Amino acid sequence: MNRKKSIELLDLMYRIRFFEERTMKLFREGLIVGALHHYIGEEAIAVGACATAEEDDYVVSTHRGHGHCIAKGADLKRMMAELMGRETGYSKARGGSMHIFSIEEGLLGGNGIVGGGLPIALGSALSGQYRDSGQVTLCFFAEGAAARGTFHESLNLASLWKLPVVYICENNLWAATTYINYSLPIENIGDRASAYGIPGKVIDGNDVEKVYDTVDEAVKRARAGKGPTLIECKSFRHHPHCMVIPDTRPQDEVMEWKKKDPIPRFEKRLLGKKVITKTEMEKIRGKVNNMLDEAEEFGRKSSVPGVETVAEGLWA
Ligand SMILES: Cc1ncc(C[n+]2csc(CCOP(=O)(O)OP(=O)(O)O)c2C)c(N)n1
Repeated sequence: MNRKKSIELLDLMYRIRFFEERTMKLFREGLIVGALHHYIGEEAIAVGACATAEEDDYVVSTHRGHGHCIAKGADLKRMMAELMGRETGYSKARGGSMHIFSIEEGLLGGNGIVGGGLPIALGSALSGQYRDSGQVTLCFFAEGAAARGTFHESLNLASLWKLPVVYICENNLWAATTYINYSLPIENIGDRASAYGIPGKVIDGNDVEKVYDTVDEAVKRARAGKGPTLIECKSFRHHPHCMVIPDTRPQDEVMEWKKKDPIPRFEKRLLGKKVITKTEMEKIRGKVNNMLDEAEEFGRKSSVPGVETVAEGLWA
C-alpha cells in the first residue's frame, strides 16, 4: 500500500473514532437523543473495506453504521446534524443515528432491523447487474444477523445469480448482551460460504491493511461478474452495545481486546516503516478535531424542523 493511501486510511480511522467520542459527549449533554451504537474498536473494517470501493459503489449499513458512512465519504456536519435532530441532517432529522441515507454517496442507509440490510444489498446488487453499471455493493452486517433467515436467502440468491456484492460480517462476538456461543453453533461464519458455493474468508478485522487487501480482491471478483464473497472480520467493540445499556461483558475480555485496538496498531506499523512521523500524525489528529468542532457547531446552530414539516416526504 502506498504512502498516500496509508495516510488516507489513518485519517479516516481518526475521523470515525473522534466522531464517535464527540457523539458520546453530546449524548451526555442531552443534545443527541435516541439509540446510539458506537463503532469504536471496529474502525479498521469500515475503512479498509470502503477504501476499495468506487464513488458510485453502494454501501449497505447496520444499526452500528457511523463508521461505514464516514468511510464512504459522508459529510461529518450533515451526519452530526442528523444525530442532533436538526433540519440540516442527512435525513432532515427523520432518521437519526441508525438511518443515515445518502444516495449521492452511495449510502443505502443504516438499519434498525438486525439483518434488514441483507435483502436491500441483494436488490442494489441486482440493480447494478441489470443496468450493467459495474457498481458493486458492500453489505455490512454483524454476527447477530448471520443467525437470521435474511442471511441465508440473500447469500443463496446472490450466489445463484452471480450478483456483484461483497458480504462483510463484522463479528464483534457479542450481539447486544448475547455471546456468540449462545446463538451460533460454529466458530467461523466465513465457513458458511461453502454452503453457497462462494469464496469465504476469515480475517483479523483489526488489521486495516488485511481488510483492504481481502475486500479489494472480492470487489474485483464481483466487478468481473464472478459473484459474491463472504468475508468475516473478527473484531470487538470497546463500548457497551449502546449508550443506554450497561456493559455485561467480562471486563477482562474487554481489556484484552483494547490491547488490539486497530488505530495504535496501524500507527505503530506506519511509524515503524517510516511512512509517517509523529508530528505528521499529530497534525492529522488536530485537523480531524477541528472538523469535529465545526460539525458540532454546525449541528448546534441548525434548527430543529418545524412541526409544519412533519408530513414532508410522506406519500399521500
Ligand atoms: C430483527 C431484530 N431482532 C432484534 C433486534 C434488537 N437488537 C438490536 S441490536 C441487536 C444485537 C445485534 O447484534 P449484532 O448483529 O451482532 O450487531 P452488533 O450490535 O454486535 O454490532 C439486537 C438483538 C432488532 N433490532 N432487530
